[in-house]
Amino acid sequence: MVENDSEGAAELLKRLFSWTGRSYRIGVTGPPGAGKSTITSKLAQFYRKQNQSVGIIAVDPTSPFTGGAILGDRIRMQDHALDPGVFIRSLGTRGQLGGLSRSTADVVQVLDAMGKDVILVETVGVGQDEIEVANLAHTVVVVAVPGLGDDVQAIKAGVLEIADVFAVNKADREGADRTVRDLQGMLELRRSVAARPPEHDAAHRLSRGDASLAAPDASWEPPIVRTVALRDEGTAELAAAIDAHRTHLDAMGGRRARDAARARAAFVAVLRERLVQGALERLEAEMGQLDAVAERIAAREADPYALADELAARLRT
Ligand SMILES: Nc1nc2c(ncn2[C@@H]2O[C@H](COP(=O)(O)OP(=O)(O)OP(=O)(O)O)[C@@H](O)[C@H]2O)c(=O)[nH]1
Ligand SMILES: [Mg+2]
Repeated sequence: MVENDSEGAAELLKRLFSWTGRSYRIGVTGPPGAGKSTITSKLAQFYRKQNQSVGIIAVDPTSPFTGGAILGDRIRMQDHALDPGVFIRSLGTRGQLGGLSRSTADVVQVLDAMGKDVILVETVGVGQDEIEVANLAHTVVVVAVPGLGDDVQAIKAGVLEIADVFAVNKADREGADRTVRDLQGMLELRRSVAARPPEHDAAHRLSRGDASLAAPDASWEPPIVRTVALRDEGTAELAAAIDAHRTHLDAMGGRRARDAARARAAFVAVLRERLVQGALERLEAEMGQLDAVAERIAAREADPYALADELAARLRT
């Protein structure tokens, strides 16, 4: 129900809310095919051995719900199919109002309320959606792979900012050393600019309705861990790096800060959805069907800015 945002889902989420806030949320992101699902699966196994319950959410922004990549995820995740301590869900994105991050955040809430100790959220790519989803996490693992420098380029595009831990996966392949060095170089660069004031401060982000976290935490140096997920090599080291970040966050009060950043984003998203819904209902009741209004705007018979102002004014009365 929550996934499809069907009738009654909002009521459910309201009732679940007081049961949430106990899970540790780990985001696993990186380019397509980097081994995110394999790593997620191995981490899940690792946590299960420690008797922790695990929730896994795999977000696929490109394929439809029954698409190939998700099917692939399902197959790799079959290791856990018979383990009642693991709950797995694949989410497609179906462009509902509120978008990818809204529905994913809601499903994370449900797993949290279920009492999962650890929730792993796998997202592909480097777009804004993925960054928002990664913001659901307390610790973000960015998966890089050796090969074309393009991978590191892609990571540069923005994911670097959100990485708390790097996994250089497929370390069995040629070029892993080079990838590690490239990442180290980028981190050094980041350190040297960290002293400068952040370009997008919190107020600026908020004014744009931007859901992003605050600037990267300058007191944390993201470790780089080599993994061969396919052979379960480096899993314990990766889990240790995640745990070190968790300890760091808790010592800094950072977990609360991330929760607050996420809460702000979630609240603004829900608010926006509700307000837009209300406004559209009002529009259709008093000004005409949305399509007809759009026609008039397209024909330059109506001015969208004036209309929106007018509608907003009516909502306030
Ligand atoms: N050689 C090698 N192959 C790996 C390793 N880890 C994963 N693979 C393989 O890489 C391919 C992609 O792995 P996935 O775990 O599906 O990668 P992903 O990042 O989840 O892929 P998408 O979700 O489709 O973006 C699979 O064929 C894996 O078997 C590794 O450490 N070494
Ligand atoms: Mg995957």
